[in-house]
Amino acid sequence: MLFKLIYFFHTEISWLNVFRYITFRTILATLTSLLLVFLFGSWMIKKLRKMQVGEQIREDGPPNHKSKEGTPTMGGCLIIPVILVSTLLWAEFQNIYVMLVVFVIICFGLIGFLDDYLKVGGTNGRGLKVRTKFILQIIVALVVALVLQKYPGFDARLNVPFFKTVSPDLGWGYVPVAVFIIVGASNAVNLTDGLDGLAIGPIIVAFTSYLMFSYLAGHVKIASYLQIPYVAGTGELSILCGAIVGAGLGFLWYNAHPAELFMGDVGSIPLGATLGTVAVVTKQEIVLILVGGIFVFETLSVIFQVAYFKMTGGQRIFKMAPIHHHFELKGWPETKVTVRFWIIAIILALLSISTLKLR
Ligand code: 57M
Repeated sequence: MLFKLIYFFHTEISWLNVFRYITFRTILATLTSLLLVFLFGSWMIKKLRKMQVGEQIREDGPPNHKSKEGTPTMGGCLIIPVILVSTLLWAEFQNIYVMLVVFVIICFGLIGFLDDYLKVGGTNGRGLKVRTKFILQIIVALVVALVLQKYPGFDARLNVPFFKTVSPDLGWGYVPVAVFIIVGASNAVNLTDGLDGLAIGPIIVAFTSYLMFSYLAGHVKIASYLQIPYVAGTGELSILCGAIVGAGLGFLWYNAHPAELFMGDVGSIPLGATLGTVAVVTKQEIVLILVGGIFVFETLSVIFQVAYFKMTGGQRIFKMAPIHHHFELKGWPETKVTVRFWIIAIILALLSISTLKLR
């Protein structure tokens, strides 16, 4: 909204014209978020320590995690408001896609907050019941999918990377697919958030990719040149993605090993859901498997481990799932696991960007 106020004076001061451009406002949103996290980061950590919002480490986890006991958690209480403020300042708030994504951030943020609150400060110490959390996530995702489905001109075709002629029209079937993507991405990021910097690194990489995809999908000429679906208005989502990248970089400053702050469910659950929603809105749903490959890999490791564990009555494929624990227990230092996962995330993001040309 701030940009509108500034832009208002562009007839008197011509260089203010620059505020019209999405690219310029994306840079401003990224820097605003980064600056806000830096400004409030240390204050937040002190505040959380004072309020005794510290992590309780599970007894059955890898032994090196014991030293993390008491690390302030719920860093999402800083990340999420920063993203919202930054978006509010630099993006077009009346834009339907911005509104929908902001709705997702707020609702999933509240679910994560409740979960953390019950774990850390509440009475049961275990957070929301898995079923309750899941149902709440599905309800919010369903609202988003239904609004999209009803939105005039919404395209229910699924865009298949590498095969430009294949784009099946799912009709109403698009609704469950969208719900699956949003809820799946939310939980996948949550599962990945188990080592210092492990979730936020690939989040930064993934949102940088979607920053590009949103811009390209919202530009009629580029979208037609690249033969990707044109979705009028998604350009504004680049600003929101920029705000997330900036907040993510700022958070990584504190979350880098040895972490001074964890994001908590109040961070991981909305960030994952936002990633899924941006993928759905920009019509780059399937490519999310590649962009968010690390999150998919972590989730699959849990699915296979649990299935195998149940089938065999207690045997395991990995030393421990999610798979980052497997590598830790094999003796890899925590930072080695994290940095190697980041490298894979960057390679996958580059591959996903290459799908734009290879169609
Ligand atoms: C949350 N949370 C971290 C922190 C973070 C089905 C099952 C696989 C579920 C899974 C699970 O509960 N996953 C979701 C993972 C926790 O981090 C907190 O949670 C927030 C994210 N939601 O922000 O607040 C711990 O992770 C470590 N951490 C860091 N640095 C960070 O920046 O070191 C987190 C952020 C923190 C800290 O130690 O306490 C977590 O891992 O709990 N369950 C599991 O992941 C458990 N796996 C398991 O039981 N595997 C079984 C199979 C059969 C299901 C097996 O393989 O045998 C493991 N998690 C832990 N201990 N802690 C194993 C045991």
